[in-house]
Amino acid sequence: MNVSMKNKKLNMWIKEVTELCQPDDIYICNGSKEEYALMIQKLLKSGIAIPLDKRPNSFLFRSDPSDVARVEDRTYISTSSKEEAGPTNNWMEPKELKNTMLNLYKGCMKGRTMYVIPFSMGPIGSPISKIGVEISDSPYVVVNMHIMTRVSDRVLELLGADGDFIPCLHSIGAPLAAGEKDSKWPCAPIDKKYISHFPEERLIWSYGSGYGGNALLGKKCLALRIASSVAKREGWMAEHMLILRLTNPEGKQYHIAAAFPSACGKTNLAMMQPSIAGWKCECIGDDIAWMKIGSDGRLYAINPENGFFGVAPGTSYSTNPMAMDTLKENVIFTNCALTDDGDVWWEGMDGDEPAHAIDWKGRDWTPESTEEAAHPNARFTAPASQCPVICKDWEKPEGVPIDIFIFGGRRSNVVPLVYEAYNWDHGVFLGATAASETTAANIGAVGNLRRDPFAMTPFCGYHMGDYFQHWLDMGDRLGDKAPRVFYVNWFRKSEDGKFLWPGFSDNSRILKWMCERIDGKVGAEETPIGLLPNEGDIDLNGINIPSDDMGELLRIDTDAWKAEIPDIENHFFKFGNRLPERLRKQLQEFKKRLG
Ligand code: SAT
Ligand code: MN
Repeated sequence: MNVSMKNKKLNMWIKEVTELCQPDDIYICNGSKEEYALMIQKLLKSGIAIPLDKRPNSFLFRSDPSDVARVEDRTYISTSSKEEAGPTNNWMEPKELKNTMLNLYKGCMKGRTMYVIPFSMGPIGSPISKIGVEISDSPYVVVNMHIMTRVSDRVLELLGADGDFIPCLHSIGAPLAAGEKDSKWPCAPIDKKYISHFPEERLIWSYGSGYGGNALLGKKCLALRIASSVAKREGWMAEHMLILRLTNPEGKQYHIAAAFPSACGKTNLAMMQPSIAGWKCECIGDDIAWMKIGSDGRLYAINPENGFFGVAPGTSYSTNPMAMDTLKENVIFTNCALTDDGDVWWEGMDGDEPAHAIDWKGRDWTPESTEEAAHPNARFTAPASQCPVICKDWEKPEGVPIDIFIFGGRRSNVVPLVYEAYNWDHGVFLGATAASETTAANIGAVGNLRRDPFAMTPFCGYHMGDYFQHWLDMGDRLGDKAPRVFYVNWFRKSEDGKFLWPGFSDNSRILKWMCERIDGKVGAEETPIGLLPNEGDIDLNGINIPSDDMGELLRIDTDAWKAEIPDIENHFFKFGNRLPERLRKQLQEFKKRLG
């Protein structure tokens, strides 16, 4: 056994899990390159990994069609009372949930190796970082964790004999009988899948799924659901936000954190290259921000992750060239199509469609096929360090000071391209009422409007009403050093269904307006919904947007906004007496302004 395996809690836990899950073997991970290669060898041998001739050290995986996204219906926040989990979370009494899951875990790793994966969210040893250990029976999870988190034996050294960590137990839920042939993507049926969180004891139990956030437990489970609940108690923030640094032509830096629901373009914005002269954009993170108030009273953010788990379809040199350049080597692809010359392909990639490919289900595909070649939630897992515009300060332990918060979502109508909150409380109101049309990142219907406060609905580990209060409390502590708050919608469509705004690199024009607001260089128009750009203040140099389209992009239809009020009221009603009085007041004032 590994010499650094001296942590008492870890050793006891390994022993318990071994007795419960009954694996054939135990392997303690050290995070080395050799280990990564060993896991890949194993995955190649069993035919699960497909090597890609066109991309060095890159592999394609195909999941089971029943296991392609997060399963929110099967995700639980198990606090001692239902009230603590709140109306946005599934809840089950901890004892009952544990009993159910203990029965499932019994013997669930038979015929398999149990991997013990020590990892750090955030730079190893940083005061903001948190240590987790994932136990999993999936070598696919091991290689993905290598990229997405900092897996290392240094984490075990840091833990020492008595250090604390967040235990993350994962099983795909598919034991193998002696001599039984393994399937390509073993997992359990949907009604046996459980993604469970016990925030009071900082514990994660996941069973039955091998995909994404259901299985890579450092990401949504630890860095958002558990961390949000710890952050509330400790007075910091764990948010579903990208982080970027924007530098203006004079060299002034602005740091922006933006919250959009899954698959709404966080990765694209995080790596965006401005289309306006002299402005520079660097990526710090594309999905999660942990933020603490620094000694100067400002809010500092770190990206706790080590890689990108991005949506592949729609990613191209025109939508996100920096992501494309990140994906040249050392990448894991899941549920993309395979071309005849040994490359991956997905809908929306540059160039012509391949004349023939193998689709994500492993079947022949041609442009005549009626189904997509790549699954709409197909993903790439790539090291953040490979991004050509990764910020040199992305691993700075103290983080970067946030100037601007952006909320938004996917709305084909009603919501204008950009507006600014009147003040912090109004900004919290905008975050709390954010809405978006649903995407393929979650199992369920696509395109329905759902209120997704702060893009945290699936990720807040406690009562959402208390979470709103936490935002208000943080604002009180930050005072005039609080970031300014904006709301954006890149997705507004014309009546004939075309996107009105080009998006992507042209979104820099909107970020520029925000920076100029901060510097007091531009004014804004007071409207019922917030502060809108004055005509001519958005830099449209070098692009051709008909002024009618610009008018439509910034148009406020008071009647359409009034029609949203009942939905906002129903949404707020769910939080009962935990809805902060200050948000009730915001709604009253909003109604008054709408007249
Ligand atoms: O599967 S994940 O939850 O990690 C990706 C996402 O939905 O953002
Ligand atoms: Mn996300």
